[in-house]
Amino acid sequence: MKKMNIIIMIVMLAIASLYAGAQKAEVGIATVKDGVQTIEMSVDRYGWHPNVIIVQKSLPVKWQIDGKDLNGCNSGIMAKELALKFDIKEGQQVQEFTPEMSGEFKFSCLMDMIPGKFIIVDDLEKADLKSLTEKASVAVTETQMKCCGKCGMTEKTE
Ligand SMILES: [Cu+2]
Repeated sequence: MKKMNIIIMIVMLAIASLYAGAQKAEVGIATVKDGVQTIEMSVDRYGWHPNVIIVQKSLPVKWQIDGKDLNGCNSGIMAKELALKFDIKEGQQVQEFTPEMSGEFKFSCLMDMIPGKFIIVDDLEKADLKSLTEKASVAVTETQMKCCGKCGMTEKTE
């Protein structure tokens, strides 16, 4: 019995690493203007574009979200560590917040599935954006893997 569990775990880890490899990071860097940083992101059945967002600490963020192709899964976002939780509607909308700490903070749909990440740097001008972009990845957890299999196929029910 024990052996069986170990085998199952190895198989699951293998699948997880496969997904992690397949999960492409699309990096977006905030544009700073007049003391506000703007980031544009669209939402479709495949998730968030971009799904890795680089912003600066202590500067108000204008997160411009374009709800293009919403379904039961991708119609909301939460980022627990950033105290964000909101619904996404069709078309353009803006979410505003000010990141108070630097670091990496994940965000996801409301079911903790479709993965995304904020990378918050102390200073966008001084940060090594090139290497951050190259190293960027989105962590895929076990729940998110289940979503990867389903999300894209969830049809919107009216
Ligand atoms: Cu979801």
